[in-house]
Amino acid sequence: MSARAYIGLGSNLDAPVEQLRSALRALDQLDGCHLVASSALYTSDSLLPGQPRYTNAVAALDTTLAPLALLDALQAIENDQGRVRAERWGPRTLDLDILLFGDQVLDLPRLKVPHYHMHARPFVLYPLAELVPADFQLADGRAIAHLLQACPFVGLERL
Ligand code: A4P
Ligand code: MG
Repeated sequence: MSARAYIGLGSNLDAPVEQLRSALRALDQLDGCHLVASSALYTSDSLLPGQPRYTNAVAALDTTLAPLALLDALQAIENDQGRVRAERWGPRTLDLDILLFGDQVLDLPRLKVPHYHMHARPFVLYPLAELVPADFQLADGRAIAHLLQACPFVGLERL
């Protein structure tokens, strides 16, 4: 059985636009996965001061992988693209987060879905909104339209 997952992509090191393009190709090439669509790219300041600006996007991915197998595959792509986990929230060549996984709500030690901060992050919500219908609801029942209303399009630049 296939599930539609939404993946948040972010990069603020080593040519972020190229990092995201390369990650989108890698997502499409994963066993059991098919890249359905990807949003425009957006840039915004880092949530942490003193770090380079981020480039972000969201991808819609159909997958037959189980959620933890998909997380393993995403972390392998991050590692392939030179991600070094020196400090939590540190600058990174590539961050791949599972925002949504079908209609599942998961609270596992390694995996929380919907992703914990997505409701408050314009660089996640606006690209996601490009890929879903206007009446889309997250698996926990929150409506994307309400989340967008509460999260103004501030500080985002669409490339
Ligand atoms: N994990 C739990 N749930 C998930 C999920 N749904 N998807 C666990 C992916 N991973 C999940 O993640 C740490 C652990 O979270 C993983 O081992 C996994 O088991 P990580 O990617 O290794 O570490 P991180 O990215 O430093 O932490 P985190 O909390 O994911 O950071 P964020 O929230 O991604 O914040 N500013 C802008 N403008 N754009 C950005 O993208 N990103 C960050 C990093 C800060 N500021 C930013 C941006
Ligand atoms: Mg992450």
